[in-house]
Amino acid sequence: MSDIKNIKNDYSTKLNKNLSLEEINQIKTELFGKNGLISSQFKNIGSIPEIDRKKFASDLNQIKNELQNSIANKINEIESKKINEKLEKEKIDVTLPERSFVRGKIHPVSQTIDEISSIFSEIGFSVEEGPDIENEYNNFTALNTPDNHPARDMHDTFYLDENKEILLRTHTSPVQIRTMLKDKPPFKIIAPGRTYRSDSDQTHAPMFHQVEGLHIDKDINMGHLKGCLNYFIKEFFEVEKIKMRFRPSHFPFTEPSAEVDIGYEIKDGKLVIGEGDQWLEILGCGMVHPNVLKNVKVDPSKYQGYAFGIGIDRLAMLKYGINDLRAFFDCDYRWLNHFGFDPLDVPTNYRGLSR
Ligand code: 2U9
Repeated sequence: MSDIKNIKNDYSTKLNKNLSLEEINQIKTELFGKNGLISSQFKNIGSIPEIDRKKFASDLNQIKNELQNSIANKINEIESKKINEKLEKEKIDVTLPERSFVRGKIHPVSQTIDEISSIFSEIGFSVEEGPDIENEYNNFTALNTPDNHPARDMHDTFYLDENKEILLRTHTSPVQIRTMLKDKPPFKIIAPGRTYRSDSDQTHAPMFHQVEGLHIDKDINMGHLKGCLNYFIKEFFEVEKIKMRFRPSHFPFTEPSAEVDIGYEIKDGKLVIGEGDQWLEILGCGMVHPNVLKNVKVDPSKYQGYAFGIGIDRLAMLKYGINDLRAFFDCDYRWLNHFGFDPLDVPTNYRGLSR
């Protein structure tokens, strides 16, 4: 009996010292190895007189458990210490500058949106944004497109509920509706952003980008619309002169409505925008329908204005010589690296848009 108490006292003292992992493993073998001190005591149980055997076995088990716990705690202690030392050594200051890094690129669509915003901001337009998920009223009804209007089918809408009340906006026009409902005229805004239609082929994607403009004030007429669009096209394509024609069209939210074509020619296999005897359809526009103004509590006898809508992806393709729309949304790093823009080269009208 005193044997096992001595073993326990000796080894408890040893285990209280500062030990390495190797020293602890050595102790573990000395105690619990095949011929270890505790293991041997277990083998002895049979030779203990019967009267003392039960107590001996119980004491031995208790001592075994205590020593095993002390060893486990000691190992734990050493391992935590090791991890903490490692963490302390490997601390990273994330505020330090990178030693070498690869800078990402700005997607041509983002670049084009920045260019468009910069051009319109020069003549007093501010940028408004709104949610991609819209209600039926803001997307259609407020825009003079009531139930059963054929334009609703033309838009190939993605509805999000059975009652066709919630949808993915089919144009950015609901942004102008929201702005006019919350503020008072005059309004001079552009609304760039994502739009959705259930349509997909080489020239259509189910998600695409639009920018729409709206200018409402007293005595605004189609002359202002022509001047504004002429300025925009020249600035965007970075040309001195631009040939433009307005063709009559129809949209429920504008009256009169027009589609705008610009002149171009192919020179040495390259598309040259501005002159030439070919026409390229570029945008739709018109004078805002009086019903739309009434819907947003603007008095059409006092205020009028123009609106226009432009497909951003097509503009980007024309300007940057990209010929497949689907490449825009493939997320191919090699493509982005080739067509993308330097993140620090933000477009401004003073420094130039795309240099
Ligand atoms: C309000 C009132 C009127 C926006 C307009 C167009 C004409 C148009 C297309 C161009 C290419 C969409 O991306 S596209 O397919 N858009 O032709 N958009 S007038 O008229 C508005 C907008 C908001 C309150």
